[in-house]
Amino acid sequence: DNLRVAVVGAGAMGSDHIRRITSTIAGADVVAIVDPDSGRATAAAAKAPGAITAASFEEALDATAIDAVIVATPGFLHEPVLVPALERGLAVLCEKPLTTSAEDSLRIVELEQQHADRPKIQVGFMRRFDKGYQELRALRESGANGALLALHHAHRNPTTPPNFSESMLIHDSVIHEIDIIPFITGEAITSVEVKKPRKNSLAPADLPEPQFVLFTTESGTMAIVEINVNAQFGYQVTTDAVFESGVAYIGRETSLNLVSQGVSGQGVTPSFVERFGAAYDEEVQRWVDAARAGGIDGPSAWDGYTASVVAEVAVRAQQSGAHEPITYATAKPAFYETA
Ligand code: ISE
Repeated sequence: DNLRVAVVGAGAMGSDHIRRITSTIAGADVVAIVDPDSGRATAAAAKAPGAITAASFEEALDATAIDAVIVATPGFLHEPVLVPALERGLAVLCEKPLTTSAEDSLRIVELEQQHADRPKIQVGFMRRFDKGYQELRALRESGANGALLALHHAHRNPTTPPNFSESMLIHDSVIHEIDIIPFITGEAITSVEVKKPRKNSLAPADLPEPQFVLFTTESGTMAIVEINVNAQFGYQVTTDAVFESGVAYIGRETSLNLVSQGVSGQGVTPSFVERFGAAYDEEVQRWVDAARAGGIDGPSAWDGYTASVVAEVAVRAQQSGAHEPITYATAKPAFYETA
């Protein structure tokens, strides 16, 4: 039987997942759309024939049979959906971040182990499904160019939505690099430091950015992230990897290059929806297939927890300006070894 999915949060990401499940993904149907804004819920439901709309997740659970939930609300609203989902044994695809504090994420990890005998929550770190990041990781694993010494990441968005705060630079945006750096290097992040160059006058008055966020991993590999989310020109996410005997870069060629009328150039993707479209498709199809078999196929709540630990220290580093060491409260439980 098809997986009966509730989508909680009908904003940009929730709507895109509804469209994806309805038109591209096999094996799942959207049966409920939850959003406190009934206009948004109804507009999203137009794309999902047969789906009910509800103002809260509890209301949707009472109204119809649900096997799985996609959590696409803002990060600070994830926990109130994750808890009832775990209590009912539902499959979960939770958009990043898992939660916005290490303590809350640890509570989710503990609750998941109480309620299930295998991981139920997959976290929406879609970059792991992007071909470029997979190739970069494979190159590092092969050792063909020696050890990986350093990573340069550029994370550029055209503009920020209203009320985007300084800590959201970390919890909402840099959280992707916080997940992908261990994915590429195979190592945990052990420290973080933040530097703030001259402010972009086109960014909101209370948002000091761009910022440089410098991470170090266990072996001493360094990763610098330029977070720059009012860059105006479009959406661009790139990584350059410096190996002992070569460099590799990904993310620059996102379309064909046209040479015409004296100019050579490519288009720039307008947002993450297009830049990571193929990665999202792969992520959601694999999650649906795994959820129908009772499990997950991608980053787990444990990965969500470790990212929350790093994010919390990075937010502290934004304010202290100091080099901040990172420690994790517990080692990875055996429960997550299969994930
Ligand atoms: C957004 O929430 C995302 O997840 C995007 O991937 C990221 O580039 C953007 O900065 C975030 O606000």
